[in-house]
Amino acid sequence: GDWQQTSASETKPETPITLGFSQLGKESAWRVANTASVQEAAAESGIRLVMKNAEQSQKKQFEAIRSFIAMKVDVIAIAPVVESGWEEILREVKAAGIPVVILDRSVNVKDTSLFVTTIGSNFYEEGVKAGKYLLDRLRHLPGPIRIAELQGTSGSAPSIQRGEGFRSVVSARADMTITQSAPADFTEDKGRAIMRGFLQAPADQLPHVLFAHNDDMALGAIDAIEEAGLKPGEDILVLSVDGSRRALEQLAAGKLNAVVECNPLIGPQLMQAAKEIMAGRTLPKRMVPPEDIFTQERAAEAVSGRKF
Ligand code: GYE
Repeated sequence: GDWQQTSASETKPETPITLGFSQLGKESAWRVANTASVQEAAAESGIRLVMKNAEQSQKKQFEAIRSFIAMKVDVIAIAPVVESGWEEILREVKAAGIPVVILDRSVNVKDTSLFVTTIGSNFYEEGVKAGKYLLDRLRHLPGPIRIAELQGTSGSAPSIQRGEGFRSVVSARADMTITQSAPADFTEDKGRAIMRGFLQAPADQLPHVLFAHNDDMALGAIDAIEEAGLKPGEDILVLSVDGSRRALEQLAAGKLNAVVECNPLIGPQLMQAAKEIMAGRTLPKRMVPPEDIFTQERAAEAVSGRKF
């Protein structure tokens, strides 16, 4: 892309930039790939990375961020587990004079001077893409159409915004209803368990469609659907978000119907931003990677060369 390397000044030797990164967890294939991308990009660009994993706890993120302040790192990056509750800690970071980059998920703060930039996907648009696929796919099928939804972590930006984007589209059909919806924390195990519960519904209340807010939950749910003696991808259409290798394999095998892309490989953009900030340059307030949707026709081709 357009991310240029900043070249070191010839005359004065550069001290390496220290970047403190509060990663939110390791709940999914997406997250594992995101962590690896950040580590690899830091190593490649000579940035000293101090990373802490918060196990999906905002409290642990606060602890990590306070430790970065105490260490006097040059830049702090945060992948925030939930959207709300960031004002106070971000004010502490600002008071310490350390610039902040919000990575992946967004924060809901009134004072946007509390961070320099946000690097991450448009989650609302991802929900819209899933909804549009569904409307098109079922355009000849008369209702009622029942949709089950596996939400991600409650209060997280991707879960809130994917849900809203999806609803904004499927609401066009009055005979299409989300009849079941519950959070499953973006994990495969919870996706399986919650889907098992959904499938306890009486036969005439079973869902025709599952919209899972990420691949891992969809993969767990596919197990549950098969255990119940139903065919995922046929008896119940399955839609998810991310585009992990395992999900694309299931897409090629016909057990998933569409996977909306969400790109975790944003480590290089983070390192570039850290360098730009330290060089005193101004960055756009929001940077969004381009993303697509995978359908069964393209799945086999997409699996080869998949990085996560
Ligand atoms: O979709 C999911 C992960 O924040 C975009 O978090 C990320 C989401 C991703 O757990 O798999």
